[in-house]
Amino acid sequence: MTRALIVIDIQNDFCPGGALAVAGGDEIVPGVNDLMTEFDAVILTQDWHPAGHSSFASQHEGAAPLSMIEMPYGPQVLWPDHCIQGSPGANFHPDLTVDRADLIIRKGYNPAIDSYSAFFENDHSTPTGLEGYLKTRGITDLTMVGLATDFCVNFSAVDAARLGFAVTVHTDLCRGIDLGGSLAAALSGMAEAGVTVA
Ligand code: VGL
Ligand code: ZN
Repeated sequence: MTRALIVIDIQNDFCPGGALAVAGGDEIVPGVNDLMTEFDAVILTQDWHPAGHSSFASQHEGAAPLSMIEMPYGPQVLWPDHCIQGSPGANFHPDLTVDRADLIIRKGYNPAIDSYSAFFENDHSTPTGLEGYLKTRGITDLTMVGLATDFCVNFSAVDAARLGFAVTVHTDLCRGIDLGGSLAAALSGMAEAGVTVA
């Protein structure tokens, strides 16, 4: 059994003061750093959008941030502009231990499709390559922590379970956005998908 810690999107824009701040997002950083020492591999994910990304409300005339629209691949929340490639908001939180990471995987770079999951874009079919990376390294067990519980952590965990990994989400080292009940739905959806929600 080879175990990896997947640290999801602990970036300035998801922390207090950022463009899409998750309440308490910065509080998890010390605990995540400590947890890294217990794993065979540490992988960081980084939300990484080109300016003018189609998931930004600013690109849709008259649309308010956090409203929903129908995209060719399904329903999509429209977000404030965030995690723009090369911007300070896209950087990892300054206290996050990045040196321990074997791999940093970026997602959301396709201008036409958002990507919550670290494994597939929001069309649920375009792979990021992470599955192949993990499987070719013989990694079987994944623990996930980070931001946000109900979006990127949730989609990553459910996809990983479907792909056959043993998945644990450490909810005390995650923080959620909670849009219209999305946090409770994510917790029950992950459990249903066979994710251990600890
Ligand atoms: C995320 C919304 C938009 C996340 C990323 O990391 O959970 N949420 N982009
Ligand atoms: Zn994003």
